[in-house]
Amino acid sequence: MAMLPILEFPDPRLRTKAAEVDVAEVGTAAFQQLLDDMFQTMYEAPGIGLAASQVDVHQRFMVVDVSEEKNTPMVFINPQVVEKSGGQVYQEGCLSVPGIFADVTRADAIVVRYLDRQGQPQELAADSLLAVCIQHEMDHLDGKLFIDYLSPLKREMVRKKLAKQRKQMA
Ligand code: GNR
Ligand code: NI
Repeated sequence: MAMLPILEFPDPRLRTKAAEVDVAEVGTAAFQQLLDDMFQTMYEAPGIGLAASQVDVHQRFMVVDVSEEKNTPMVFINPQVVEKSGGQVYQEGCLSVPGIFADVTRADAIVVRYLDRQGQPQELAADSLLAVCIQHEMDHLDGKLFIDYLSPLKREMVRKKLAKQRKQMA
C-alpha cells in the first residue's frame, strides 16, 4: 500500500476530463493495487471520497466511504447518474482545495449506475451525504471543483485565502 500525492487547486491537471475505464482492466493487479492505494490515501487524509483525477489518474472511477466507522469502502467505476431529484445544501470541502469550506446545492437523491471493484454492473440509490459525495467525486472526473459553483466574488476570496495559506507554508 502507498500514499499517493493529491493534486491541489489551481493545478491544471485537475481540469482534465477523465476517460472511461476499460472493463478488462478492472481485474488486473495494477488496477486493484491503485484502488487499495487510493483507499489508504483517502483514509489517511482523512476524507470521505477520492476521485482518480485527484491522484493524477485520468480515468472514470473513485473510492468512497461515508460511514462513521470507516468500515464501508465503496468503489464506483464508470459511474452514471440515471435519476436525480430534490435539492440539498451541504457545506463541502475538498482534499484538492485544502482549508476551504462552502455551501453547495446538489440533488438530494440520486440513482447511480456503475461497475464495482469486481467489474460487475451495479445500481445504487443514494441520498444525503452519500449522494453529495458521489456527485462531488463525479464532478472531479469531469474536471470540475466545488468552488466552481461559488459566485465570482466568493471564488476570488477563496483564491486569495489559498495564496495566503501557501505563503505561510513556504
Ligand atoms: O473529504 C471530503 N469531504 C467532503 C465533505 C463534503 C462534501 C464533499 C466532500 S468530498 C471530500 C474529499 C474529496 O475532496 N473528494 O474529492
Ligand atoms: Ni474533492
